[in-house]
Amino acid sequence: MRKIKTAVIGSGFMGKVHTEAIRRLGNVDVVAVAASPARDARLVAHHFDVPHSTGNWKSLIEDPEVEAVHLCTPNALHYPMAKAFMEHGKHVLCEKPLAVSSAEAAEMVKLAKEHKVVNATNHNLRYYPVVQHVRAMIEAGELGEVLVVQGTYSQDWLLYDTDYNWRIEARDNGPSRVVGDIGSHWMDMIQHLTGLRITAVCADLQTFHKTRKKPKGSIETFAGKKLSPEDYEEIPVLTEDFASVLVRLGDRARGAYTVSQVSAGNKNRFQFEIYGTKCGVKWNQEVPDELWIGHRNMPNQVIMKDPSLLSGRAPGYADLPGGHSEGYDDTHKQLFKRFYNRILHPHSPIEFPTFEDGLRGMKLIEAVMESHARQGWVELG
Ligand code: NAI
Ligand code: SOE
Repeated sequence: MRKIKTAVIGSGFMGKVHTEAIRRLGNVDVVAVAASPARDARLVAHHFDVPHSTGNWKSLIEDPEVEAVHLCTPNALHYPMAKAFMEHGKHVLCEKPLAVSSAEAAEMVKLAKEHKVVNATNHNLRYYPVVQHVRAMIEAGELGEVLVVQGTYSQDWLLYDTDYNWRIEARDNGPSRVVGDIGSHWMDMIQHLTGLRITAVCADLQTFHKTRKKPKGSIETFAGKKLSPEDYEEIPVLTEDFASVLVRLGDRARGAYTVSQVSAGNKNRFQFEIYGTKCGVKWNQEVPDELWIGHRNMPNQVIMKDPSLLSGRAPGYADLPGGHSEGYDDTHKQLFKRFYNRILHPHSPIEFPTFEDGLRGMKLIEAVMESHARQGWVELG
């Protein structure tokens, strides 16, 4: 079996999750980790027994050994990094949101085509087995016509003005925070599951903390709670803490979602509800193996992940038998497996979100921002 050699750029939350998930594939070797400062790359490389680490990601651009790269850095670095690697023929798996603007994302789509590289946007949440069961149910017509979509992506890790992360600052994050960071997952998911496009949005955003206390040292995602207040400086905040968004989907479906990083008690509650003419489904990432199915004329059901009972292609997204949880880590493994399969077998189907999906996501994020600014509906082309 040919082994693909890959590099991971970024050694924070995602850098570590990606490195570990890649190692579980079996046919891909992580040969280098790049991060800034170099010490962070060294620590992760040491922990995962990766042979090479560097503080300068550019040193990997021309490395003939590296066939593919995973971009796990703040959003503003996705575009320059992806561009440089694609221009040197490397396949790129990039974290979401794909870029900080649709113009950058469009350029990434163009470069990927020009250089004929495999490209993916890491909307990993699609890959929970039960989520794929929902997709199969919808494809098989079990919900009937989709009428209503509802949901939320609610977190609490940026509730206090002493909570800080690079996502707060537009320079590193891009202009939209909650919509770009977690609304991007929700909008991708709802379109992936229903097969319908969001055609218009009407949004209301709020930044509750107009200033925040920024720690003087650097910190990793979700790690703010470990710091003490003496080490902060006050900075203005231009990115949103909360958004509520009305959506029109396909020809006549309607819906709404909220996204929040200030909702106490919600750690990572990504929830969708989809209601059709025959039945409805409800799923919450915090309880990923369970699916609620709602009926009008018979008792509602709660089913549990069991590959032998899942429909359509969904069993192919589960590697463990029923009753053995498959969670967040596994979603990355499932997506990466399909990305590398496409590299090994260039004519195999594309079973992962590409840069095109990432571009669509960026256009939606911008439409949400525009809608809030204009206080009205914005239609998508
Ligand atoms: P993080 O803050 O934990 O890590 C960021 C990493 O980027 C750090 O290791 C840092 O060393 C590296 N970095 C910064 N500047 C660099 C440079 N010039 N050269 C090389 N490395 C540099 O951030 P986190 O949470 O890992 O987020 C990274 C990306 O992953 C973001 O785009 C985010 O939206 C996405 N993400 C996706 C998730 C998902 O579920 N798909 C979950 C969390 C984040
Ligand atoms: C932080 O809000 C974060 O890590 C996001 O960046 C991820 O995309 C999300 O899946 C979990 O929360």
